[in-house]
Amino acid sequence: MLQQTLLSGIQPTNKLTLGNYLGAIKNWTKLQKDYDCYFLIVDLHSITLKYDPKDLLNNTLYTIAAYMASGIDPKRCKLIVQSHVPQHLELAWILTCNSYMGELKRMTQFKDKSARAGVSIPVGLFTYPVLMAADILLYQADVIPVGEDQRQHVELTRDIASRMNLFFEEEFFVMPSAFIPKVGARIMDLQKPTNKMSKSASQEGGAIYLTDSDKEISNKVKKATTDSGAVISYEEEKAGIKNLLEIQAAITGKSIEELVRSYEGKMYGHLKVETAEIVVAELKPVREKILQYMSDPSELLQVIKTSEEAARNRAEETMRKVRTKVGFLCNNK
Ligand code: AQP
Repeated sequence: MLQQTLLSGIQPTNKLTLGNYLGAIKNWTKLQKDYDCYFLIVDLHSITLKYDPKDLLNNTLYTIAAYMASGIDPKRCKLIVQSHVPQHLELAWILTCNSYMGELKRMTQFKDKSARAGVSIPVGLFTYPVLMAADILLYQADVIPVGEDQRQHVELTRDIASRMNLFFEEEFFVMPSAFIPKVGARIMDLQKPTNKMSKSASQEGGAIYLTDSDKEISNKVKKATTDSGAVISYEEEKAGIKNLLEIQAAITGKSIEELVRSYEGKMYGHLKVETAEIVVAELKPVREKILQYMSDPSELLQVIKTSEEAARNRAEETMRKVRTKVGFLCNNK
């Protein structure tokens, strides 16, 4: 049977967090055996808000290093820097002309990020979900493993794909489906556990970064905001405790029920100490490998060069057909 295509990506807006790792990368490593995988470093997305070009360069390398250090196998999967495949932008423009202001205005991430951007909201922030749709449709991806926050963007991609298929009078674009992990889909900020942990918007101590030292991780977990109660249970009202249980479950594979039972009669302090130990043990090897790759990025550059050649061929195959379908004059001789 033909392998299905799986695609996902992360913006190199900062060092990656435990949220990115548990909500995205850790699942990719499990799925990579069963799919034809495309993992993007979506640098074009990461310039939608103010940024420093030197940081972007460094974070791009860091993100490739993080993928590899977490166990993504470049022999099985394609690792692609989005801006290296210009077909993403070409398809994005065609899709932009077939998207509506109303549907983009409904995107929760746009509402959140534009509120933070102040009065001058970059247009790219508004059209970002269309570029994401192009990322997915360009490779005719079937499965999109993402955290909960990206579900709405995959839904929009499906709407755009249906509209294009109607226009083309053919089921041309594959209909992608979001794959949301059962646990770890929304890791919360340790300081403000009603907000998601975010690599560029978390407050001091709120995010655990993949290259934090053991001590930094322990301190952050031990200082995590909880509540004034004493019983360890999994409830919306106990957002901080719920988050620590989710983190443990996503790393150990234990069920929430099993974890709650194991903490019967124990105090919040126990939960914090053990969560810290579990996160430290999980991230230590990842951190060491990231730092090793970053000390000599030549291997990272070689890996993406090979991957991108294959990706460009697949992208061009889609675009050749799309150009003809939209009526552009093509001279393929
Ligand atoms: N807190 C989270 N819990 C679970 N999954 C998460 N993801 C992000 N935060 C969490 C998942 O990580 C992938 C990459 O996300 P992205 O870089 O494209 O952008 P994002 O969703 O906006 O993530 P951040 O960390 O919050 O980035 P910034 O701060 O730059 O906006 C996605 O699969 C996402 O679901």
